Amino acid sequence: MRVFRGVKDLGDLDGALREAFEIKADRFKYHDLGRNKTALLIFFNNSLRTRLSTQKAAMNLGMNVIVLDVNQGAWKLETERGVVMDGDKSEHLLEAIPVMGCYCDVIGVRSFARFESREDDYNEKILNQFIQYSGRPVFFMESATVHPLQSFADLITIEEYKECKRPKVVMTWAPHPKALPQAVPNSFAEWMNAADVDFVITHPEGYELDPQFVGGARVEYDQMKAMEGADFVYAKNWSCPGVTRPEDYGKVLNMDRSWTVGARQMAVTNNARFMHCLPVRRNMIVTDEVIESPRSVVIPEAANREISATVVLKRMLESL
Ligand code: AN0
Ligand code: CP
Repeated sequence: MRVFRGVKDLGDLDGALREAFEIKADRFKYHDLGRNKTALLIFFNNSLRTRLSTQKAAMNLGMNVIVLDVNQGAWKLETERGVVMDGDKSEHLLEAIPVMGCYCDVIGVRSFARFESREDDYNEKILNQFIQYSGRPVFFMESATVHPLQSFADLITIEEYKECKRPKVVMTWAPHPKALPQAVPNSFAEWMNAADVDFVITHPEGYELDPQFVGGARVEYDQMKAMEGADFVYAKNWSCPGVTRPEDYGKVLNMDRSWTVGARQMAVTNNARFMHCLPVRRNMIVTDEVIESPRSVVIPEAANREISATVVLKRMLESL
């Protein structure tokens, strides 16, 4: 695997899930695969889980790991071509990327949506340059539009906790005070559409996700109706995707706390498991009561990030 950005990159999804459970049962099984290989993890944005779980995954495979927080200690990077660099940026991404590629065998990159241009974000302007110029396999650690390591971990979690063959999975928008990217809901939708689940998306009007990710999923604007009989409730905030009104791209249009997932919503589900990728703002996205309840699986979900990353790095090592 030379690029990991979406569910299709894994090929047969059942096979990938089997591999995930094999690794979960013995996470050091492929420890010799990464000997003298180096993973470079580049962060343009903050992270707790991705940073730790991906390092742990690389260590499971016997790899060496280098982590770089671009905004702490590296030179300030220019990303636009053709700019006269007489400002505060000392280096261009077009040199920085191939240089980074010199010191590693695989590269993971976190670079969130910037919300300056919908076109640049949805064209994955930054990640595509890493693919083009690093000379290394590249895996996405949350790009402008996708967060595949998260969605793979989410799918592993659903497989582990489902109590029927084809569970009902409801992804609900929830309020948040700051503009957040659409990467997590985009990927979650993409992965759920590929999995054997009954998938429903619910959000206020104006928050329609990009059709390339929604695919054939059912969209229900009435949150309570969507929740009925759910086996899994996946909460997430996202800012306006700008599908119906491009001028609203990246804006916070709604802070309606009646969408906060609480006992009222959970009461109409099929005793659903509660999921969130974390970090989560309590009593904005979800009440203390729901996230602390025995039906909350947010911690095992985070734990599965190590497993999804181990599978992905293993596949990349096998392609070197
Ligand atoms: C990020 C987001 O919503 O995309 C990362 C989630 C994994 N969240 C925040 O920035 C709070
Ligand atoms: N879920 C997730 O990716 O968390 P971090 O932003 O802490 O890495």
